[in-house]
Formats: sequence, structure tokens, C-alpha cells
Amino acid sequence: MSESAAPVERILVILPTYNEVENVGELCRQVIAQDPRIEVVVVDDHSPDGTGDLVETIQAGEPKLHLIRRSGKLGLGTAYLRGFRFGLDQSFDFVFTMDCDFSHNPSYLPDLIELLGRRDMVVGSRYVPGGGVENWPRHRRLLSRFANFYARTLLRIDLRDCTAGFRGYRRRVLETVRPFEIRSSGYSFLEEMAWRVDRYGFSMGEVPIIFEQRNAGVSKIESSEIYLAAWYVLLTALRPPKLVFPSDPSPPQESGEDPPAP
Ligand SMILES: Nc1nc2c(ncn2[C@@H]2O[C@H](COP(=O)(O)OP(=O)(O)OP(=O)(O)O)[C@@H](O)[C@H]2O)c(=O)[nH]1
Ligand SMILES: [Mg+2]
Repeated sequence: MSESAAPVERILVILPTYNEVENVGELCRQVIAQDPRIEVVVVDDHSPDGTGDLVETIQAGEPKLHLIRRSGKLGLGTAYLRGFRFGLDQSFDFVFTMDCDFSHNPSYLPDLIELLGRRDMVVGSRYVPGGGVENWPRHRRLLSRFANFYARTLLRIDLRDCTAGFRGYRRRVLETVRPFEIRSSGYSFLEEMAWRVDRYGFSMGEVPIIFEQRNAGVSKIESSEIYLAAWYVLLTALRPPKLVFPSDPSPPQESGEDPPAP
């Protein structure tokens, strides 16, 4: 599965935010400047620093910027799902996710978009030749490397960087792999998504990126998330969620609802 039949007309970039007021304005501007087909949706979890309010102000002069406000910090996994729902409802062809802290440089988007023309899912990858990480302390490099080795080996995913949040999906992938059933958040959401995409037989590709230390602000993902992710990966390997393939008789109806916050 790959090559696009119809021309790609609409591209959505989902930016999940929690306290990214120092980054969100400039990042939205740079993302939108990468390609005339790009629109952005910020999924903000009632950031106390006013991220949502700033986006609302910018929106007045930028029709390609959308904002979804949620009531509180509900987690990265459900923020991605909210963005996916928006992308599907609004008929976008390609849907990307990025961190809103400049770790994922928007200048890689054209290469990712080009590769997504020939693949079903693409990843901005730290662990293919030409990719890498800048300014990360040694312990964080080791942890990330190990997390990838662990997930790749246990889940048997043919992806060098399966915890990367800089990704693009074809609409057909989001319609097929049933992402709304995923209950895990953060890193394990990304690993389970990659696992689902692979199991459904979709093709995946990687574009090398240099991942940079966040520009401003502080990390929003707690370190306990890493252990939780390791646990979810093990559970998925031992007791994989039942996937319903299009050819299966009477598949259960998808609710389309976001799952409850983890
Ligand atoms: N909407 C929403 N966004 C979140 C939540 N947690 C994190 N984010 C956003 O998700 C993106 C990734 O989170 P980061 O804090 O950068 O996580 P990280 O990249 O592992 O950590 P750093 O390397 O320290 O930046 C950022 O844009 C965050 O603002 C959440 O609960 N809800
Ligand atoms: Mg980050």
C-alpha cells in the first residue's frame, strides 16, 4: 500500500500543547510557511501560561490556524486522538504530529510530506543514518536508545525510531488502524500506533532528523511515563490488542469517542 491516487490537497499538523506560550506562536508560523497546503491545529489542555489565549489571538489573522481547547491536562495520547478526529472530520489527506518546542524542526516537513507520497506512515527519525540528537545528556541518549531497542525487539516493528512524535499518517491509515481504541498515552501511544500501522500491513518510512533540545519551557512528560511505556510494550507483546481487519466478519462498531483520560 502506498502511492497516492489523488493529489494531496490538505495537510494537517497537530501541535499538542501544555504551557508552550514561548514556542507556539513562532512554531505555528514556521510550520504554515513550509507548504501552502498545510494547516495547523493546536490541541491545548488549558495551559496555565496562556498558550490557548495566544493561539486565539494569532488565529484572528491566520485562517490556517485552528485551536481545540480541552478542560485540563488530559495527556499526550488523547491530545493526538483529538487532533486525529479533527483531521478526519475536516477531510485532511495527510495528518502530522509534532512537539511544540522546536525539538522537531519544521524545515523537515517538506521531506516528510514528499516521502508520505510514497508511504503510508512516515517518521522524522533520530536513528537512521544522517539522523541524531543534539545537546542531550548521555543518560537521556542511552534511555532513548534502549527504549527503541526494547520496543522494536518486543513488538517486532521495522522502524529504527518507534518513540518519535514527529510523524505523518495518510488519512486511510487513521481510518483503518482504529487509533481511538488505544488506551495508553505518551511514548507508549506512539509505540502502539507504530505497531498497529505495521500489523495492518501499511508501509512505513523514515526521514533522518536532528532532534534538538527543546527551545524554551520545561518538559511536560513525567519520567514515570517511561516505565509505564515499558509496561505497555510488554503487555502488547504478550497480549496484543485484537485488531479487526476489513476482511473480518462483522467488525464491532467504532465509537469514535475519545477514550477517557488515562
Ligand atoms: N495537549 C497536551 N499536550 C501535551 C501534554 N503533555 C505534553 N504535551 C505536549 O506534547 C509535546 C511533547 O511534550 P514534551 O514535554 O516536549 O516531552 P519530551 O519531548 O519528551 O520532553 P523534552 O525533551 O523535555 O521536551 C509538547 O508540545 C508538549 O507541550 C498533555 O497532557 N496535553
Ligand atoms: Mg519535547
